[in-house]
Amino acid sequence: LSSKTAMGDAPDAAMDAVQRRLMFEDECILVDENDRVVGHDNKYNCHLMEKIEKDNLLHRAFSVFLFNSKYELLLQQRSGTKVTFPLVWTNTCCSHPLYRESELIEEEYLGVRNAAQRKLLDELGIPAEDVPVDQFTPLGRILYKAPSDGKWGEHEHATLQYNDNFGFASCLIYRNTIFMVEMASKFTVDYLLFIIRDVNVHPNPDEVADIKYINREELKELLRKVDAGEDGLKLSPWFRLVVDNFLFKWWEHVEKGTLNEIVDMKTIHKL
Ligand code: DMA
Ligand code: MN
Repeated sequence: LSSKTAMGDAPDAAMDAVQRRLMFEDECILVDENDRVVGHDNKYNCHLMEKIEKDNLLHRAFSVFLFNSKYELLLQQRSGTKVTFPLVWTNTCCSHPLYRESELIEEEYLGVRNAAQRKLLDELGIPAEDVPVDQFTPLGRILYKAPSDGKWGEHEHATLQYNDNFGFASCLIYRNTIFMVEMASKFTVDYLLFIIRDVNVHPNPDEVADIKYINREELKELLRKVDAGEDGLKLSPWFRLVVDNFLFKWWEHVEKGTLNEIVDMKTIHKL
């Protein structure tokens, strides 16, 4: 099935109700390659490959990396009902700042911080007071490139798949990581937010299947298992990119308390 066929007339028919509401009600912020706001559209449209190609849409996203006072990183496994990347292991929390006043504030990246606080509560039940917005350190931004150029060019013959459970899916599987070709994870400007706090966690089963704190050695072991295809473990592509490009080096700064030294909010890293 082509993705077009898979979309059909009722693209959302088989989608989980909670996720369907988010897909159509969440209004994402559209940005250009320099992360300047150019408009807005709902999450569903933002994630359609057709739209992305035609209108060259990018939208703003964020990825939170939360460490406890032992400097262990909190990972989540996405719930099986997520439309995008169900059941993959990933960083603490990801989503999109919405096109609303409180999440559009550019000053000190307050809009993105507010969105992160909102989703840490929504996905993981972490109370807002456990994650004060001024405690997030925005370390940098990454822009995901289209799969058909550069690094991913050799994987052009992506497997197009249709999945009845989730209504639609078209994905490329590479090194046991699912790259959802159709999805905008490769077309986002993603803010990487680090925070070191001991927090209360009560995962929301609509969003999260499982959680665990891991240290650096355990992450290396997890990567080994993922690459070996053990236990059916899969990682999200954006988490893998951050791991492969930045995370181990940045983790040392988490431990030394020197995150401020590596903040770079000028560059948008094209990965
Ligand atoms: C999307 O996160 C953001 C990135 C950086 C991949 P998500 O799919 O978890 O979005 P949401 O939480 O809004 O469903
Ligand atoms: Mn999310």
